[in-house]
Amino acid sequence: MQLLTLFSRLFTTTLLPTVLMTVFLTAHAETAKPVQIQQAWARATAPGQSVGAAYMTLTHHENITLIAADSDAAGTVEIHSMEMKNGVMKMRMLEALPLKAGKPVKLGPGGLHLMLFDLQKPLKVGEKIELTLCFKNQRGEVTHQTVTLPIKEAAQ
Ligand SMILES: [Cu+2]
Repeated sequence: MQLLTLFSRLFTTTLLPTVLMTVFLTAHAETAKPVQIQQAWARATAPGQSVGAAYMTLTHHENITLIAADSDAAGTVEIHSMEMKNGVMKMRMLEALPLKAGKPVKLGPGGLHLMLFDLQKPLKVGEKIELTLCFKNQRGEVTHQTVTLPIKEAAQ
């Protein structure tokens, strides 16, 4: 009886945590780390304006590529770059946006952005929209991440 108690105590104090730890580590190893998405926001739009823009900073621990974005708030979402050419701001659609391992890529006003076409309704300050980002890693694996973006004034 006493031996059984000892055994059961041993099991609870040493073996069980070990088993749990193994399960945790195994599950952890199989789940790919998500891309870090920081400072995500969408720009408020004026009534009648059907196009909007979304911004964020993306960081990942290994090379990965943003290949698409989608939102219920918009008909289509495109990845755009913006640059000055002969004194004129020009927007260009990108097929993909590569992220270098450990290097943050900032999407912000006047630069890279996600362009939201055919907005279902104007983007109002204080409200939120959801975006789903589609990434492809170096092994060709495609993952989706959904991010909630607060809607803010352009000045931010
Ligand atoms: Cu654009």
